[in-house]
Amino acid sequence: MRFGSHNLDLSRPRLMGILNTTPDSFSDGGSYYQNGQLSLDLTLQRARKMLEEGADIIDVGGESTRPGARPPSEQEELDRVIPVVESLVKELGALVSVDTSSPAVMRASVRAGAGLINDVRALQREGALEAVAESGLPVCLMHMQGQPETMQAQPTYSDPVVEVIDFLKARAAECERAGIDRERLILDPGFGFGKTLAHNLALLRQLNDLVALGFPVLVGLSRKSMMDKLLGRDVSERLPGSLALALAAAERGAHIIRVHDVAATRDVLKVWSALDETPTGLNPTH
Ligand code: 7PJ
Repeated sequence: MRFGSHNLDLSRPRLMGILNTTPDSFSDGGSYYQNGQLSLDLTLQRARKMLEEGADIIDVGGESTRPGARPPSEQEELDRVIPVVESLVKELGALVSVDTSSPAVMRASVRAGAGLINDVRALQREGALEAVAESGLPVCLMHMQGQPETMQAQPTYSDPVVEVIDFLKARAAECERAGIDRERLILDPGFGFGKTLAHNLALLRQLNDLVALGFPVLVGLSRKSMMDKLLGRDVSERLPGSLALALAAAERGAHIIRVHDVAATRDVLKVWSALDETPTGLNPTH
């Protein structure tokens, strides 16, 4: 699949490394701040490390969408995200995705050299479809029930798998009508966005149903609160659980896995994918 000037073969699962430029994201929020200011050096260091560890895409976010979070102003988001995108592209030559719902941030990101737009609101904001249509870039459409401020209050579905798939199909059709080709679309069930543990597990269990639509599928499960419910673990202790979820998603055909812990996830996927490969250069007696 083409991502601006980058090409990515999605026949094996790819890793998207998370880089939050927010002061308040639930996991790495505020990590790259010095004296209350976002440090470009610290964000670059973190991105460089993720690329060395095997990240294929760096996802830059300037809005915390954790449950209960308040959206930043457009200017705040631009100020956080655009300098980071510019330097990741210029200095590291990275394939950069921008996690935003704002058409202004989308346009500025495209000018700064981003290769993918990642929208947790599936281009439902006024002007977002047009911004992506003009960009020529691929876009990830994610399902969310409700809004971050209130989405975990009481998520309800008659069938989460059917509803999520129907929503994503409808958004894909809307994109096509707006001039965004099918070949540019990536779909994401939106784990944790207006979903109970049971909803999240059903969506992961039946991820094949989403994969069967024929679009590349992206999943974000890393360190999410479903692990708290399953294990009673704090965010800093969710690596083993995250790896299990990443593997389950890969098994069911996910194409892009969005993670905080790139090196560990890479190892899991490498070992797992060895099962499908004919070993070459290995001593057959070993
Ligand atoms: C996701 C995301 C996700 C996509 C976040 C977090 C919250 N974008 N942005 N999918 N999650 N496409 O990392 O826990 O699941 S922010």
